[in-house]
Parts: sequence; C-alpha cells; structure tokens
Amino acid sequence: MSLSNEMRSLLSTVQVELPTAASAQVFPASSPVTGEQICELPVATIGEVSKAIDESVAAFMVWRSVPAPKRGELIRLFGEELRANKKELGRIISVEVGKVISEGQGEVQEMIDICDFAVGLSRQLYGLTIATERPDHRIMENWHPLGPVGIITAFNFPMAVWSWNAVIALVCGNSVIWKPSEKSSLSAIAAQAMMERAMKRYQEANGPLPKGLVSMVLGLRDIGEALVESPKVPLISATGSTMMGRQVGMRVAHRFGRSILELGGNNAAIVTPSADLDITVRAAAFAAMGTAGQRCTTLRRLFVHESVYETIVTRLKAAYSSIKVGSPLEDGTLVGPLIDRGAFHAMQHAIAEAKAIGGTVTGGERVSTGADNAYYARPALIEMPVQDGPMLHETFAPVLYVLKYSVLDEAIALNNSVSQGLSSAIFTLNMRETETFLSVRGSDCGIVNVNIGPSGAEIGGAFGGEKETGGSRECGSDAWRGYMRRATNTINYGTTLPLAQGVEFNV
Ligand code: UN1
Repeated sequence: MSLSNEMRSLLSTVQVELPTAASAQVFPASSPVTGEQICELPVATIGEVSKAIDESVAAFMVWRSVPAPKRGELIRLFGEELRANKKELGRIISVEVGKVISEGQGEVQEMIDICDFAVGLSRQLYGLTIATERPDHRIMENWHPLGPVGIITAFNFPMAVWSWNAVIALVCGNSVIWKPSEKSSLSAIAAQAMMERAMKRYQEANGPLPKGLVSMVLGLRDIGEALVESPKVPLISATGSTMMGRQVGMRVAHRFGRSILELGGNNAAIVTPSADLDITVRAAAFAAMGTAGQRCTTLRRLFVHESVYETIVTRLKAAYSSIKVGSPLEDGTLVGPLIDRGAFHAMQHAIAEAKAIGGTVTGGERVSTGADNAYYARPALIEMPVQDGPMLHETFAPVLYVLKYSVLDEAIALNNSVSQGLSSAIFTLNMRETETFLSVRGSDCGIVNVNIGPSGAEIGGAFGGEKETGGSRECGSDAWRGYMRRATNTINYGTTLPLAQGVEFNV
C-alpha cells in the first residue's frame, strides 16, 4: 500500500475527513518516509483567520464563565478519545513526520498524560491569600483566563505540543486557535478531530459549547503572522526556531501581548569519572539519535572527562555504526528520516564546518532507501578539538559533538557558554558533582538532569528553557499561570478606612 493510501485509511479508521482542497491556494502534505506527496490541503485565507479570531473571542466570553472543573470534563473526554485511538494517531505521526513507531505512540501517550494533568488542574487553579497590614482587611489573588490563545507549533511534535498548550489553556478558561506547521498538517487535522469528537460528547451531556472554542487554521507563515499581529489574541504560544521566536516575541511584545516561547536548544551532557558507563552510553544514544535528532531537547554536545573519554567514544561509535537507520514503520528501526531535504543539507553543512575546524567525523552520510525525495542519514558523532563553529548553534539533525575535559568547572562553563538554555545533564555517582551541577554555580538551563539524558521530559514538570530558548514554561508544575492573568484583590470588611503605609487623608 502506498503511504498516501495508508494515511487515507488511517484517517478514515479514526473517522477523520480531510478538508477538500477547493480553495484557490493549496499546499502539499507529504511523508518524509518516502518523500511522496499524500494530498493537497487548502490554505486558510486571511479572511478565514479573522473570522476564526472573532469566533474565538465570542467563544471565550462564554467559556470563561463555565466552572473550571466542568471545563476539565471536556479535557477528560478528549483524553478518552486519545486513548481509544492511540495506535492509529501514533501511526499517523510516524507516517507524516517519520517518527519510529514507539516514538509516535509515545507522543500520543504524552498527550494523554497532559490531559490527565489538566483534568486534575481544573480543580486546582489556586490563588494565594496574603496577610495585610490593616485590620479587618484581606488580600487575595484571583486567576482569570486571558482570551483566545494562538498556538503555533513545529513539525517535530505535531500533536503533543498543541495538546499541552491547548488543554491547559482550555481548563484555564481560554479559547484556542492552532496554526500547525505546514509540514505536519495531517497530524494536526487528526488531533483537532479528536477534540471535536470530545466536544460533541460533552455537548450531548452538558449542553451547547460556543462555536470556535477550539479552532485551527492551516497554511504557511502568513497565517501564523495574522495571529501574531492580532490584538484580539492576548497570548501567543510559539514553538520553533530562535529566529522564528525572535520575530514572534518582538511583534507580540510590540502590541503588549504575551508570548510563551519554546525555541532552540543546544543541549549538553557531562560525563564525569564516576559515571555509570552503561547508563551513560544508552542515555546519550537515545538523546542524540532518537527522533533522528529532531527534538528541541536532543543531546547535541557531550563533554567527557579525559579518564573515561576513550571508553565512552569507543562505545558510542559502536552504537552509532550499529543503529538501524531506515523506514520508521519497520520493526527494529531506531532512526527514521529527516523531515526534508533542507534538514539534510543543514546537517551536511554543520558536518563540513566541524571538519574545517578540526572535527573528526564518524557517520553523517546519506543512507539510500531508493526514494530520491526521502532523506535518511546515519547519525554523526564528531570529536571536536574546541567548542566552536557549528557546536554553538542548533542544527536540527542527529549530530553529536564530543569534547574532552579535565576539571568539572571547565565542563560546566562549556555547558553554559552557548546562547541557548533548554536542557542539560550530568552523568555521575558523585554527590558533590551532582549538587554542584544542580546548584546556582551549575547548569544555567531550564532542565537539569542527573543520570538521564536531556530529552524525553515527563509532562509533570515545567518544560522550557532560558536565554535564546525563550524563557517560558509549558506543561506541568505551575506553568498554567502563563495562560492566565492575576488580579490582586484587597477587601475591607471593617467599619473604618485605614490607608496603607499609614497615610492620613481626612476629608
Ligand atoms: C520538542 O522537541 O519540541 O522532552 C518537545 C522531550 C519531549 C518534548 C520535546 N517531552 O523530549
């Protein structure tokens, strides 16, 4: 069966209809597995985007007054749809963006997990009560939703990144509008359809939901820009490159909107003399080669203590040369395709740059599968003499730079001396090294791990990074606050009017 037919049959199994490409402008949906085009999809017009925004504003006016635990009920039903269709949804991801089967399934599991979290959260949108300096007064905090939340997502987590933004935004009382990557619109259509089914079931039991509460606009960059520019969209959550985030962040700030930015990572791990080497090699292999190096949390830099350098590099090279690269739909494959030709060329460019400054490269070459438009590459491991050149940038491909160090402070400085600050890890059994890395003198990243790699975070923690990664947080912990506004309320239940700071003003 061709992938185009397989995708159509998967979509029909989960009862998802493709929008008809009747509009004047279309864009192709294709699969990196074979490079073949699956179908054409209609581009939303700017008029359709404005309509979606207006409907989203109207939907918010209704939804904000629905009690939060009731809003959680919608998310509970969405989670049920995901559970019931996990296998097919995971496979849709695998076909459309080339994730190996287990990772496609894992992405849907991540969506289910965030639904469970959001359902609980819908009963826990707490504010504080604060001691006041005045008698018979009370200060409290009240958290309110913001309005329509624009969600702009990348191809590499084509359903999950939207989910963890949308479900938290929705339980908080916001409406949402999604602009998915044009490279993964079919996954987006399927995920959106699961939400629509949950909304239908919700309405059967609870009465009508406002039209436009959860909407999606397909297309290219200008569609995302329309959301970014609209003063009716108070929060934009954008995931993608630092270059994209710089544009979005500045434009949203210009209109005093808020943004949640999840941008580039250039994640490192440090291997100390006491590291458990079996764990280290497995963790580094998954973090650097998993998802074909196309996670924002992918391990890109490895600093290895000189005493274990030869052992680690020898073992990693063995893993790199034995790992199965090929169709993500086949059993045993661990590394699927790069998303497209551009990604392959960026990888080759980074490798050439590394070589030019003295890097020694293992792997990195194209792996032929007979399909000209599919881009498979053997992951590259590059021993570097210094941290420079391509090592300072994020190349969204499986390239791991390895560097030798001799004292921990030097490795920590290397970890921190790039402009990105998403995730980091240390492999050690030494308590001082562990605590130093976790301390203020340690890693400057948003995620700092011990004896696990930098990728594959659970949804329970706050997810995000510092510096050019954008400084925002999504997912668990108290990241929900980013989707709400805080009102501070001071209430006087006494019979006099004492002023704060002892000010007298007697009229
Ligand atoms: C991303 O690559 O955009 O921590 C998100 C991880 C996943 C999320 C990655 N939970 O690797």
